[in-house]
Amino acid sequence: MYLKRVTLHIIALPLVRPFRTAQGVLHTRRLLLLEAEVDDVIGWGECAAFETPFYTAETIETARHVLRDFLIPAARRAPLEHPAQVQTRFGWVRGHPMAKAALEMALWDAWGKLRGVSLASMLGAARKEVPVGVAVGVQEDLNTLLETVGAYRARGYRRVKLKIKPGWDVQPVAAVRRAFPHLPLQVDANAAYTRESAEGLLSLDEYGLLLIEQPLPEDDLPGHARLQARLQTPLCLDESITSPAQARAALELGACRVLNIKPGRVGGLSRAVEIHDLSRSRDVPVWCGGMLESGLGRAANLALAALPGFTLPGDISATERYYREDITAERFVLSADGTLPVPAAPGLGVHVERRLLQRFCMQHDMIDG
Ligand code: NPG
Repeated sequence: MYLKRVTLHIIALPLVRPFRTAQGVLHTRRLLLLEAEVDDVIGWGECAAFETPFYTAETIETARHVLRDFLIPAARRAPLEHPAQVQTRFGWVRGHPMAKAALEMALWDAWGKLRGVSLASMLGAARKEVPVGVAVGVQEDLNTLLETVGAYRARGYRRVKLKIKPGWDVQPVAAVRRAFPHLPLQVDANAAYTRESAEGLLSLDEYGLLLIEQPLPEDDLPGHARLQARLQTPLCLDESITSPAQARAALELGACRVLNIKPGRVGGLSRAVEIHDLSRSRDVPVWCGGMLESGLGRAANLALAALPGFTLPGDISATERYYREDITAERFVLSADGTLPVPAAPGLGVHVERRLLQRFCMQHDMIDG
């Protein structure tokens, strides 16, 4: 297949409710989308980066620059035999996993459309639906937290992930556990603790959590290993895992017992599958993280999460959790038993509606030189 040209779109999708992180509040999810003309089909890719580097170093602007000036020209140099082959063309570009993942995703979509095969089948996944969970941000008070958790539980979500930070950790976990004794529950600190402040997390062992996610800064694998040695609850790493090599290092060091896989953070779907395979060979459970994706990224995550090693529910919520309107014709609706369907149509299995793309588009650039 040959990548003829790419149009980069920046869209702004209004969020159903504000998304709060330790660094601020988002009312709109801006996303960089790639529309790739490959042979005679269009492949779509979505870049996970945000406008600001609060989660990882990349931003929409850094991804646009690296795609336009380096990655797209490298991919267009000669025909490709397979979407994952583009990684060898990217090999000389240091970092920028989200930019790389976005272009690889567009090539998977095109490849699937050219061959009439779904992304899930191409990745080797057989499940038709996957159990999913939901992430709940830091709330104003414990009552609001209990109401919010109760509402998601009633909708059918299979597990709940609570965001924690110093000053909002043991108390909310204890309150939720008391109100929902059997709820599959996990917590995520987004690297908000230091080695000293993380001492308090040892008392979370008594609440039967599935896991504690990324308490320490992303570059502190030894700190995570020391903490894991003293915790019964499995630690899970997210921000720290930026490649298959980093996943291997974390497992070898004993820095975690579970991995969160986000295709954007690890440099693409092919890399995500490598981490899945590595984890599976060591009996390490994995689950799929979420980045407030549009219908495109959500479709890709569902295909990935259909692989057999994804034994824990992912942060792949129904579309309505984040967006009243999306850019894909298909919306993902939660079943009563807490699953989402894995798209079965060729490629990503979803269609971008031009009308909606235009409505939410802020900017677009065509790259063919
Ligand atoms: O469901 O798409 C989703 C988002 C889930 O809260 C969610 N993700 O730490 O994984 C995370 C968190 C997040 C994503 C935080 C992006 C900051 C940026």
